[in-house]
Amino acid sequence: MGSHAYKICEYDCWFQAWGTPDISPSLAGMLSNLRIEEKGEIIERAAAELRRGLARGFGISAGSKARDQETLVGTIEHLNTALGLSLPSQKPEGFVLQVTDTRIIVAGQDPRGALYGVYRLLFLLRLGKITAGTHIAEAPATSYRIINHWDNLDGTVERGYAGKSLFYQDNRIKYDPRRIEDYARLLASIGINRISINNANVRGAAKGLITEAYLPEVAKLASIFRPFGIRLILSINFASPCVLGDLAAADPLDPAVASWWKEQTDLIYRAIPDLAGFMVKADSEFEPGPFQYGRTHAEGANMLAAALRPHNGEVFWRCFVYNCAQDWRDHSVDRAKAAYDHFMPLDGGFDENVILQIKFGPYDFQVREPVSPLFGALLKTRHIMELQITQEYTGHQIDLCYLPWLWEDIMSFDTARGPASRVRELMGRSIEGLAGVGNVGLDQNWTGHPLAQANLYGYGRLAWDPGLSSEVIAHEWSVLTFGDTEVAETIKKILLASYPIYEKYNAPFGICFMVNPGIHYGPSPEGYEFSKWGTYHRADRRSIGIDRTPAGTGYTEQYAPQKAAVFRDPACCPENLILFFHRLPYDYRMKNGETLLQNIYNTHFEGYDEVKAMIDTWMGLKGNLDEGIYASVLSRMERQLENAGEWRDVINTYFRRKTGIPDAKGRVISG
Ligand code: GCW
Repeated sequence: MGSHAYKICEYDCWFQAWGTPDISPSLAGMLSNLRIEEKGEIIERAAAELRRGLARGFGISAGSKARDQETLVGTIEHLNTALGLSLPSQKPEGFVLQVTDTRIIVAGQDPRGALYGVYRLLFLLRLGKITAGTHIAEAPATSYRIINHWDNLDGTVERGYAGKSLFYQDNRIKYDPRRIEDYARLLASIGINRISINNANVRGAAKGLITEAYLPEVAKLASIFRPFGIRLILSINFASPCVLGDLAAADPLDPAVASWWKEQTDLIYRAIPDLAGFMVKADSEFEPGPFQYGRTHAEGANMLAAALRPHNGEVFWRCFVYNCAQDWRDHSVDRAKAAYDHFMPLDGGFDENVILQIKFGPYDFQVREPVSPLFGALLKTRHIMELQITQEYTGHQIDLCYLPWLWEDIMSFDTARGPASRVRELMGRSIEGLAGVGNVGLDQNWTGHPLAQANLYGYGRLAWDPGLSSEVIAHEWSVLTFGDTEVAETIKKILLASYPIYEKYNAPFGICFMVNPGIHYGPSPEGYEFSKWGTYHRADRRSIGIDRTPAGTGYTEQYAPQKAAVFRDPACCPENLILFFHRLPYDYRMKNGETLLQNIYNTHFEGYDEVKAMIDTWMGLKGNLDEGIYASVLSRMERQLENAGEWRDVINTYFRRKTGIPDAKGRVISG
């Protein structure tokens, strides 16, 4: 471990001015002689990125003087033909990275592969993993590595915690092109290849984004992302034919509706010929959809798919469909069952260019909920998994919450449907990729909380390689950002501890939704209890939770039999999810021998204490870390402590009052 060697610039994220400590003279020699002969927007961008990365990162200025040492960048095909090499062909977007005594070769299967290879070379140089003899062949496990922006045209960002939108202001497309290019670089460097630029809730001016009023500006935006291998997606409003056109209804089976979409789609593709497609939130939380016309979601999606097909466009159809006007008195409806109930019967009914986008869990990005039973079950319908990088339920980028910790757990989930049925094994097979709701905005450091950059980095890395552990990701990110220092090591440890800490002071054991309604920050145990949103825990003085076994709502039966059996039995059910699946008395004995209630008390006391300890660890970094980052993280951690204290006291008091049972360890619970 060296010492802090350079001034960190928060804006640069994982691209810092690293200096050259780990680069041998011979590597430096090869790197200062770049040979890139191929033409094309992306390959030339790859060359520019390598030059830029070497100059800014390592102070190596790459000339092109012919010497006996060199770095070659190109596509495999080009390098093989032009230079007589025999590089083996790779999967799409893949690359080969080879280092001999005199030559570094970065060869992409396609131009995008070369671009990804260049970024990998830069990062591996920083991580000290490039030596003579390095031979790496890599390709992304999945084809769809998407960021979703929930940005509104007025400049606000739904569930955004890092400032205003990068793209819009006052109902206009307005941005700093340099900043968008910097953003595209960050995304491409972690393998992102598609980005949706407007909120899934397509309201107000955003409905017009697909019209001539906005398309020329959208096209300009697309042209900034294009050289980085990133294609745009537009969120559309299903009722557009009525809102923008003059049709009375948007019935997907009405030929007039289909032809309206065809014409509009043709118009859109004249402006953006490589648009990746449309994202659609239909019949969900007040958005219009096919149900209004008595049609199925397959009928709705396929109608749009037909309009997109001639342009190689795709429909990203979200499965977040549930009754958001439920009667809390009605115990027969279970929101957790909704996505499976709606979409499983339609398996096989979607056209080839429809991709279902399924939230990782049956509810809504909760701190802890099971993996959606649709994964592993859908066999005849293309689909991807949706994650939330923005911290809606995980602390608003005030509280530190390192999300790859959770995502690793999701990837490890075994759907128990056939061999190799873990989510990470399905990635690139039945699950064709990830869509992540982005966490950046106009804040100078992109993510509000400086350490939340790790979540964006980790998301991309995991979409590329679902087998990566959260620890490896934390290591890479910390070293790339803070250098190979003790500071980076400490920050890595803080990150890795952060999710379990957050979970401890949040809603207990998978019960979900004890947040303040609407804003979703801070505790409110009954905030959603008597509302229409369908997320209840029904705590009384004896028990808490929803029985989701066959004796209750039967949600467990949406899983493969082996999995259902595990979830059905409280003794086998993972304890961090036990209250998602079961209604249990407070004196239920948990595996540690203590009661459920006592475990709730314990975890909430511990969560708060662990935030305190985390702050002490952070304060130990003072003087060894950029003062600005140090101070901004510390001030957020202080707010986090306040939040954790609020959670501890509200949750513990709530259960203390319900049950009348004090803490067995005699700690003070207020009220
Ligand atoms: O979690 C909920 C959010 C909404 C969001 C919705 C969705 C875009 O609270 O803000 O709307 O999910 O995923 O569509």
